[in-house]
Amino acid sequence: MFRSGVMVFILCIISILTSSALGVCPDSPEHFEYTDETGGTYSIVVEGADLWFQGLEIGDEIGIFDGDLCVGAACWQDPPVGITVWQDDSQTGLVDGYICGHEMSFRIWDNSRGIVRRVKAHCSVGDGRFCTGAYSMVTLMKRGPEPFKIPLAPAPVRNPEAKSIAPNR
Ligand SMILES: [Ca+2]
Repeated sequence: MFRSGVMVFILCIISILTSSALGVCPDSPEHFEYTDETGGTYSIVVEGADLWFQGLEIGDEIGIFDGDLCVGAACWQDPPVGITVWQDDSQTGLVDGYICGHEMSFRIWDNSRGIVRRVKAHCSVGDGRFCTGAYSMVTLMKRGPEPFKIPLAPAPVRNPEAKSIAPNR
């Protein structure tokens, strides 16, 4: 009995030492802030990331947003990464979590550069909205360049010889 307790203690110490040496995720994300324990939750599984060349690294974080409100986050590690997001608490006046049916958006904290990048997500389960089905499964992807906008002003009609134009009859 005593001996197994000591073994567990030693294993705990070893796992703590090796995890800090390998840079394993902290218990909770350190960059993105959100309100937890609001009541309702939804689960999002990140099954992979097809992002910039160097890929994601330990220390990077994934934040999930409803508009500009972060509703859950997790440290990056070998996928799949499960992330719990928190629903708005109807008992509080302010919006402190996601609203069912709202579109999810994703941001990455790039720890080595100290910047937040917005990314898009391809859903293999779910439709990109909170509360659809039991959970969502996504792959994070680079956002393409912003779509080039062509102004849709009507082109002037050229009629340099000022001839009258009669419709065909
Ligand atoms: Ca609320």
